[in-house]
Amino acid sequence: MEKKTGMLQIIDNEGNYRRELEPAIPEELLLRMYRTMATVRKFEEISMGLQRQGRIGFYIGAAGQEACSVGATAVLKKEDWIFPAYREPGALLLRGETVLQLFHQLFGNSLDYNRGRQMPNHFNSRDKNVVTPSSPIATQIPHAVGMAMGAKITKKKEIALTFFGDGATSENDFHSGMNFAGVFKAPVIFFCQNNGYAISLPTSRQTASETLAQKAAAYGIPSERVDGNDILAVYTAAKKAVERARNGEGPTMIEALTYRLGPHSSSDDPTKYRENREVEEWKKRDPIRRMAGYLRKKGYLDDESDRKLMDEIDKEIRAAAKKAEAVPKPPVESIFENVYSSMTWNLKEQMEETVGRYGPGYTGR
Ligand SMILES: Cc1ncc(C[n+]2csc(CCOP(=O)(O)OP(=O)(O)O)c2C)c(N)n1
Repeated sequence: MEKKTGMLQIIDNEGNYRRELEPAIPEELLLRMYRTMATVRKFEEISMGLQRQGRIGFYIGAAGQEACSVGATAVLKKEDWIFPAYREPGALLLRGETVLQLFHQLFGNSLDYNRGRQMPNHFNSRDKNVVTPSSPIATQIPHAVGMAMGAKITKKKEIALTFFGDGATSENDFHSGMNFAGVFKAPVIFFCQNNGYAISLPTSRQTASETLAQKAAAYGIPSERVDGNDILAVYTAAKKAVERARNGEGPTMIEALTYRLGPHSSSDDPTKYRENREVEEWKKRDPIRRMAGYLRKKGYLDDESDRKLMDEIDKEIRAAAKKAEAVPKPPVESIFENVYSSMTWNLKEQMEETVGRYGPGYTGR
């Protein structure tokens, strides 16, 4: 793992904070950010359990990285666009998406916005301006740049923020997106969650650059490195980047140093490529515990309110999972829909053949 030097940090592991750097965030928003982070963590625990029981097919976790998506999203306005990868359910939840809707996606049922056509964990919401992640790594980067350029050309005040991992910085899409955004001063924020690994590949094998942030300099883009497990540091860097974008000063890259506490996905066994010692070290820097420490020092949280909150979150998630599992899958006919505004003759023919074989409304159960 890379040395954690030269990065903005405001809260330490115990929740002590540097007053001179503390951003002014209202208590209500801080508590909502904390609740969202805790919800993401619990949602993952329960979803991994569902996957192990064969009730959902797959899961990709965000445990340890929650401060990144929640801290950065907290700075945006609701009309701004988010182009996530797959570890950002926190962005959606902070924007008001329900846990139930996330479960509809995981179960791929008929209430899922994508009607079961995406991989589990590729959460999106048209309503919340969060675009569906694309599975190929880094493809969301030029999408975000395109959206930002569109907003600039049409003189809208919207900006775009895209999340991606350290591995994504080796993809062409990262470089073409950064280059274009640098030249045309697109109002976009490139948020790299450097969690030290691309599945099993450590960052030291990903790049020979000392930092990922320094790649931005080649494109004339300013960048900042932050402690990605420190929500105040993430918020502060994102705020500066958002102000630049909003003032027409162009893009910013943020490199947030963080760590994935769990496996890459439910299909991965991280003991094959990393030492347990390393995981234990990072557990001491847990972003949720650190934020809880900060909130306690501010007088916004105590043992009782924390316990009550965790209990509420647990109940909400368990109830939502049960509800989503009971929702029928999309009928077989639905696979032919939403491709063209009106169905073409050959699709109609295929649909009739399929319905003839399985019967109308067949859901595979
Ligand atoms: C173009 C492409 N190559 C390979 C893969 C397989 N793959 C899925 S996730 C992943 C690792 C990505 O690592 P990183 O960008 O660091 O993000 P992280 O998973 O650590 O959040 C890879 C190689 C893919 N989805 N797309």
